[in-house]
Amino acid sequence: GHKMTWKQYHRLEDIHQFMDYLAKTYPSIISVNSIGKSHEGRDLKVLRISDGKPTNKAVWIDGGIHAREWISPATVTYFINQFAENFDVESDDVKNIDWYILPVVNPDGYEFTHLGDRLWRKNRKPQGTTRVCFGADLNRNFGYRWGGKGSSNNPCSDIYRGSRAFSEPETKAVSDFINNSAVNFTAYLTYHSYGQYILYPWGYDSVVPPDYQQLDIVGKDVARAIQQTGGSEYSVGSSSGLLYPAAGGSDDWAKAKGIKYTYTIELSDTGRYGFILPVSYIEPVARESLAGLRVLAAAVNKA
Ligand code: 0X9
Ligand code: ZN
Repeated sequence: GHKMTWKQYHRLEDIHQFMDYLAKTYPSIISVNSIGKSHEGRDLKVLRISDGKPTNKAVWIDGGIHAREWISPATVTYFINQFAENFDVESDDVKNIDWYILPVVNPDGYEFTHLGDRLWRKNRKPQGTTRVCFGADLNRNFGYRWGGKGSSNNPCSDIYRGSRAFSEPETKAVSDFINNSAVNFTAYLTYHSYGQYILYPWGYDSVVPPDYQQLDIVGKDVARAIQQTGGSEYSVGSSSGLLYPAAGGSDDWAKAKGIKYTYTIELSDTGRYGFILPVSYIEPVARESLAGLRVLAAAVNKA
């Protein structure tokens, strides 16, 4: 059994049991595989939803890169639940995609925020020669323009980039999986909080990719669907332009690999509660985010 709801934030074990339960219950469309282990030895579990058509596109979704951003795994598991329970009545845009979903990229950090420090951001690997400080910012550890602006070489910093690109087992596992699987991803969506932004590359500096106008149009279509569904207003733009330059993000790495529709989505709210978003927000945030995801699925199928 499992005891998943969207009326509370769940521990990692609950999320993993929920994923395993879905794979058992819907074996013809769902499988769960660990793509590696965190520093402390927790599984990095990816759930795949697919009807197996060879013509399907593929979309990667992850959450929980930053430990304290609890609305991210909650929203991503809501997507999983909706697609699993209603796959037969889903739109062709959803059914024509192989979905690969990793709800918690940073399980050690996530558990630490439940047990010790609610506002922890990084993973939990001891860093530097002295190992007195813990954690690299996994969203500064990816291998495209690693080490640039908006990242720190100080192991005690909250934006510590790690000792080299992919020095952390969590980022290494994600990149190895995406590089080595035969899957050809058309979209890479990474869910964070907070601020209500739909961000496209580049993050490393104030420049945009050649196809940024398409990314902007699709991003605005997604934002409109979110607003029409739940009322939240999302701003759309490049992450360096709208937020700040920050190198080593997973989005830049995915875009540099050629994954067309690459976005970082900063979920609710805009700062009233910030990372400590009350549980009553989970369902509305997840529901409107799913409306946005359906619009993204339509764009992927046209790509
Ligand atoms: O700074 C980040 O990693 C993200 N914001 S957060 O508040 N969730 O930490 C934004 C990342 C945007 N993408 C890149 N800078 N590459
Ligand atoms: Zn984040």
